[in-house]
Amino acid sequence: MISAESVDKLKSDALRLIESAGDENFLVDLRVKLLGKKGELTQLMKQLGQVDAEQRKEFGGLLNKAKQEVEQSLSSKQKILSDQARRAKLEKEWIDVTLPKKQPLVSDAPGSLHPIFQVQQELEDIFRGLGFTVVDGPEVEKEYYNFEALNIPATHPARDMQDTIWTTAGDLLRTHTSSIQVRALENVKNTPPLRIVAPGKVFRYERVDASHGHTFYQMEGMMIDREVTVGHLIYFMRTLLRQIFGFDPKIRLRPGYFPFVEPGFELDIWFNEKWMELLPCGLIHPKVLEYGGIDPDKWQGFAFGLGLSRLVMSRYKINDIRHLQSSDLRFLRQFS
Ligand code: FA5
Repeated sequence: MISAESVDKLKSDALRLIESAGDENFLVDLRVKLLGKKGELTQLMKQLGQVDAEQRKEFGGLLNKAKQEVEQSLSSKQKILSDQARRAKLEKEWIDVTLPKKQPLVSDAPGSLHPIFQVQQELEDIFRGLGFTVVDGPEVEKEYYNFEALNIPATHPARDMQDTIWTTAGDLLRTHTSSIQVRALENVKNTPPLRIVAPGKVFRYERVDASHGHTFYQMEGMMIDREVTVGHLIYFMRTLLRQIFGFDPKIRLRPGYFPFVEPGFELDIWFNEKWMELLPCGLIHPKVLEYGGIDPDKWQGFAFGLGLSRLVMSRYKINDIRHLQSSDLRFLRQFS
């Protein structure tokens, strides 16, 4: 039943709770618990009707005072808590606009294709325009396709010129894109007449210098038809160089030996005041055609092995092939 003590106890309990409130939600709940329809203070108010007039006046006064104090305390605590929350939020989201901009780890400039791929794509377009198909082959290659099928048996001295990394399973990192020749001929979709180019990465045990990398790019080319002559070969090579350079660069053709062509040639380009080997080629050896399941009495062909990395060097006048593998952004940005 209502009494001066019960009003006093309710008020002091309420004020203590309000004081201890740590967040605004708690305060909202507390307001309902005390002053809501079924709130504790409201319940006491309702009990006023059951006491006599004298007490009603006294308790009524006490209750009103208690209610006022509780409301006041709720409001001021609510203001304190909302100020605190705002300050915390500001602190968390505060940005020091005077700090220097964060530098990205690499660069936020838009990226671009590596110069080798830019030239590779141009070459692919040129050759597509000449009726060639672009094909691909594995970088980890069978010894058979890299040597044997190219008329380079295990005992052939030509093997010594192209050592590479071998896997424990007896495969190797291909030393040239010529490994694609017999692979392409074996492919049943490639029945002659056919024209293919195959760009890709190759690997060699090499004394690295300004024009020799251990990892570099080549592009193989092959054409097979009823009658293919050295004249055709020279025509396609001149066309490719003229289109890449925009003029006829200074070149020379001389005899060259590769077991998989007969006759074979070296095509050199004049670069940095001397000749640089660029584009060896020749008419495909009958034995290679046989390995590919093609009758050499009915079909002839030419093949070339373009030094793609060196072509990029001579086109852009890059003095050292090692720049191309360096990942140096100062170098690469010149081609974006
Ligand atoms: C070959 O790789 C033959 N497969 C090319 C070939 C294909 C001949 C078809 C006949 C018919 P060679 O080892 O010379 O040949 O390499 C071909 C070209 O690759 C060279 O002329 C040169 O431009 C480039 N090259 C060779 N070795 C390196 C190297 N270490 N670094 C950069 N480019 C190289």
